[in-house]
Amino acid sequence: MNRVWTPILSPLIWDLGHIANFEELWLVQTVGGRDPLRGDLGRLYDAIENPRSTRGELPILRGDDLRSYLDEVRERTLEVLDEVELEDPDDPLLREGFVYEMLIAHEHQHNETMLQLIQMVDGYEPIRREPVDTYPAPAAEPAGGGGDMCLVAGGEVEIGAGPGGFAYDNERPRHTVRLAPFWIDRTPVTNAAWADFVAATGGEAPMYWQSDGGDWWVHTAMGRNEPLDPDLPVVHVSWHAADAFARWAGKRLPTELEWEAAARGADRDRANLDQLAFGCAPAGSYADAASDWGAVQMLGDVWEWTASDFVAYPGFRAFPYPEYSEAFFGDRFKVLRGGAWATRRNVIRVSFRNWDLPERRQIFSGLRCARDAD
Ligand code: AVJ
Ligand code: FE
Repeated sequence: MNRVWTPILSPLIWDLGHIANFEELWLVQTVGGRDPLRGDLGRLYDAIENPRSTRGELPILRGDDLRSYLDEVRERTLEVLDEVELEDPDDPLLREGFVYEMLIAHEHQHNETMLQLIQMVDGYEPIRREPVDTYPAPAAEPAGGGGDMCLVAGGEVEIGAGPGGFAYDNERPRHTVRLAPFWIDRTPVTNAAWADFVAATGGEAPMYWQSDGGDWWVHTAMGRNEPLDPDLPVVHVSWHAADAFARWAGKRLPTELEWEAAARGADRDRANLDQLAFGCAPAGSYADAASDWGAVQMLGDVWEWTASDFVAYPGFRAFPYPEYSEAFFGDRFKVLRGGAWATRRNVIRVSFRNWDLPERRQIFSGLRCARDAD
């Protein structure tokens, strides 16, 4: 909990305190009008003031101190929820329960970040799960990874989240773009295809792949050592390597606008999400829940790198705070779409935009390729 495992992720103890402090800031202080429970504590949990590499050194709450803070915040939260008008149509923070949706999404996004770290811990023993009835099992017959592609017609396409319902500021406003017709891979790129790429070009192996001493690979995350399954989507690749793979395949990464157009009609209730399977489903699964254009697994399994920089949509307005999205706009970060098996279900939508640095691989990142239609 307290150990710094890598400068690119927080110690788990920071994430826990930060989740509670974020709830205190927005719900207890902002909505409930209460004073901060622990004076200046919020400064230590401010993600912008404290980059991930510095969080292990901060005098943050630990052990029983942290546990009682978590309890106190939750107690105050329940008090505030008892007294406030849950939805005030005139207050953008409360309209349609925006702030509550944001807090749940925020906690759930940190669940995924924490799992990125837990994966790195050698000897960590994942809990054994009993099969759950409600788990949307992969389609009985995966329709095959194959190399086949789906044609997306292009033309005028609506991009982004509409005015109703919860979405982050960076998904708004909804706007129309013109796209040329294009092809997109029907499934995410597989381990088998990536192994061919590495063998042919000396390209970068994903994080958590180790040579088996012969001509195949062992998958090593979370203290496990298992032969790599060739039929699963490849995961933990950098943007640079994904881009190189696409070129090697004679294709390219889709732009995020193309990705969103291709994903229209995908269903997050028929997707491998929520940390339930603790790994990917074979490429071609959920063939019964393809997008309108026939692409499968657009949601769930692996985040998919796109060719696009994380920039504002035309008419963007920061809400409710500029440090969620605006502080990251520019040409430093690349956009990922679609969510992974480690993504909580309510977090993901076809319009959801994730971003990270192009060299990063600790995220659950894979890809599918695109090609111009001629
Ligand atoms: C959207 C995953 C890039 O972790 O930096 C969590 C999510 N923002 N707390 C991040 C987030 C504020 C964000 N990503
Ligand atoms: Fe956060």
